[in-house]
Amino acid sequence: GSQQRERQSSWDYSSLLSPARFQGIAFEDLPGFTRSVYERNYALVTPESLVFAGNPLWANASTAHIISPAVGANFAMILVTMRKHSHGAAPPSGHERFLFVLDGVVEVTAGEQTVQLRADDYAYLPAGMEHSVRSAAGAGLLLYERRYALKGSPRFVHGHTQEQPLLPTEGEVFALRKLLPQTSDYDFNVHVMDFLPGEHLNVKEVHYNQHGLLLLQGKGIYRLGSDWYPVQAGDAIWMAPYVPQWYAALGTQESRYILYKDTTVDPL
Ligand code: UGY
Ligand code: MN
Repeated sequence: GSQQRERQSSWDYSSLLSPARFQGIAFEDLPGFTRSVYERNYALVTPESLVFAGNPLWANASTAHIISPAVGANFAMILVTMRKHSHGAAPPSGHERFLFVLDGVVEVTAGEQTVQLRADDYAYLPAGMEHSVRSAAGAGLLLYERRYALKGSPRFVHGHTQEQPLLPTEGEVFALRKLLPQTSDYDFNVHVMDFLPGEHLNVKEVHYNQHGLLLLQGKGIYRLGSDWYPVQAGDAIWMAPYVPQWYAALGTQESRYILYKDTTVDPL
């Protein structure tokens, strides 16, 4: 009784409604709070919702499937946390793999070739190509995988994002790089898009192609369907065919995102 009253008398409500109280609060730390949403034709998955698990293809590593055919997508988007002395094997034959390094260093061996990749570097491994991915000190990877849907001859591709040429973007302002060759051998491409603060998509896109997006840097507002979401680096987005989509970069830093886009094949 008296103890409780004593404690009550020391309560101080004076700053409760002060805006300063919210400075530095990570809303993600509020119990039960997440910015993640899952809708019929899009999802926003934010870091506080990621669930990693062991994966038989990846030793000393854990993976999180952010997007998969379970939601109706024609691809999987996977985050891999490789710990020390970690290695990964090729996916089942018939599945192609695109790998983007988020941090750390990995060695990819495909056939006779071994390449060392670090943050911002990528590799594409055609379906059926045996390979291994190794990291001595640990690394973070983003993977896009899908069942190869064409009859072309895609090849082993690797490179540095920053060295890829900027491509023309008619009617748009963002800087665009494509990481895979633009030939009919590939059934998807991976775009890296940069926006200065204040820049936004001009086209309020609605299209057949599907997307898996990871915001690598910056923050802004993503429109998905008829909703607008504040987003920041680390957020991932699934966009199903035809979902209205639009982005505006805000803040003081450039925005950069990486995006899976299936290249148009006759849907009939
Ligand atoms: O190419 C694209 O479809 C790309 N501009 N979409 C997007 O950024 N949401
Ligand atoms: Mn698009």
